[in-house]
Parts: sequence; structure tokens; C-alpha cells
Amino acid sequence: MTTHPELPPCAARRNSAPPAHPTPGNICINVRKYLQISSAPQVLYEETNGDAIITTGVGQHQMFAAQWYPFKEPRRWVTSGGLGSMGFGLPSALGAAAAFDGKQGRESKIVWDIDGDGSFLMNCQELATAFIEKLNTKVLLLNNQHLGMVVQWEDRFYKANRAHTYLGKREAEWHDTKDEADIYPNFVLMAQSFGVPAERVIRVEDLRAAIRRANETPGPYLVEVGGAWPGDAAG
Ligand SMILES: Cc1ncc(C[n+]2csc(CCOP(=O)(O)OP(=O)(O)O)c2C)c(N)n1
Ligand SMILES: [Mg+2]
Repeated sequence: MTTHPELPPCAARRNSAPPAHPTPGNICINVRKYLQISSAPQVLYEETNGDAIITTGVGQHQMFAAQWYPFKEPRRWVTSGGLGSMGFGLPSALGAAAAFDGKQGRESKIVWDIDGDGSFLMNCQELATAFIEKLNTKVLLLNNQHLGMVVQWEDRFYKANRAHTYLGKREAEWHDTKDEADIYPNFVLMAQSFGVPAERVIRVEDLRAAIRRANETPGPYLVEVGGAWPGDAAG
């Protein structure tokens, strides 16, 4: 396998044996200016000082979260492993936010759900709970427009035969058109319709500020991250 000359050192890393555990700083965030969504959890780590409680859905984003958010302490990682259940991320984040809301002597902790588009869609109605109960739950939505982990298996074992693993518009695939209007569904509008402030990040340079705005805004907040795909496989 050869390394594309335009790509940063991460491509070289991908061509060699992966490290036993990826380390902060060793990230591939700037491929042709588009975010590689796999690296977004590391920016979240930096912006939360590693102090957040992290929940996840099930899929590639869950692996990215495990790889790129180095936990400083035990009892910060709430995930559905083994026979993992998609849709787990948001409800469990609500529970954690309620348990650590800083009220009546309870500790105050920031809670981020690092979720996938497929997983998030399975329980997105819980945005209403977050809004009504004013829970301090943030969502980092890694939107690759696919059931990414299944796509990975389709590619590896089934000659890339797709079995309804693409979640976006058929007639206009965002990854081809590069027209943001083709990202489907519109998670920002969805969150806003529930009263939850939200924004979409496509460019590397916008991610950190978006995470900061979420951290500084009381109550729920959704940051949708769209970026480089395909080719954004797990490390
Ligand atoms: C309720 C449920 N249905 C199906 C699966 C099988 N499954 C595991 S990962 C995955 C795709 C997840 O897609 P997404 O949430 O978008 O995460 P990504 O892999 O794209 O990051 C599926 C369908 C599951 N784990 N749970
Ligand atoms: Mg996905």
C-alpha cells in the first residue's frame, strides 16, 4: 500500500501496524480541510479537560470515542458494549446529567453523548426530555450518513455490497455533491425543533469553538460533525 503524497502523517500511520492505544497528538484531523470525524473526540477531550462523563451509541463513533477520549478517572465511560444497543447514548446521557446536576448536594459534571447518526435516530425524541428537564446534556453527533460499522463489515467481508446501510438521500449523496443541503436528515433543525440549540461543523477550524459554545451554554446542546467519509475507518 502506498501513501498519498497529499495526506498528513496519519496516512502513514494507517499503513503501518496500529499503536496499542492511540495517543493524543497522534491524530489525523486535516485531510483536505475536511474534518476526519474520528478525531473529533480528541478535541472534545481537550475542551473538557478530560472531565466529562461520556456516553455513546454503538458503532464506529463508539470506537472513536474509546480511542480518542483518554479517560482520566474511572466511572466516566457509559457505553453499551458486547451486544451493544444503538440508541443508548442520549438516554444514558440524560440519566448521567440528572445524577450529576449539582443540585441538592449532588456533584456537577458535564455530560457528552458521542453519538452516531444511526444510533441517535433511534432515540432522538429524548431531546424533548433534555429540553423540558433542562438537563445539561451535550451531544457530539458524528454524522457519516451511514451505519458506518456495518459498512465496514460490508466492505471487508461482503465485497462492499450495501444492505440499506446508507442513511442519506439516494438521489444526492452529500459525500459526492459536497452540498451541505444534501446532508439528511437535518439534525440541526431537528434539535432546534425540540428547543435544543444546535450547530453543524464541517471544517476542522470550527470544531473547537463549537464545542466551547456548547460547554458554555446551560442546558442541552447538539454539535453535529460531518466530515471526511469514506476512508475514515477506525485506527
Ligand atoms: C438496536 C441495534 N440495532 C442494530 C445494531 C447493529 N449495529 C451495530 S453498529 C450499527 C451501525 C451504527 O451506525 P451509527 O450509529 O451511525 O454509527 P457509526 O458506525 O456510523 O459511527 C448497527 C446497525 C445494534 N447494535 N443495535
Ligand atoms: Mg453513522
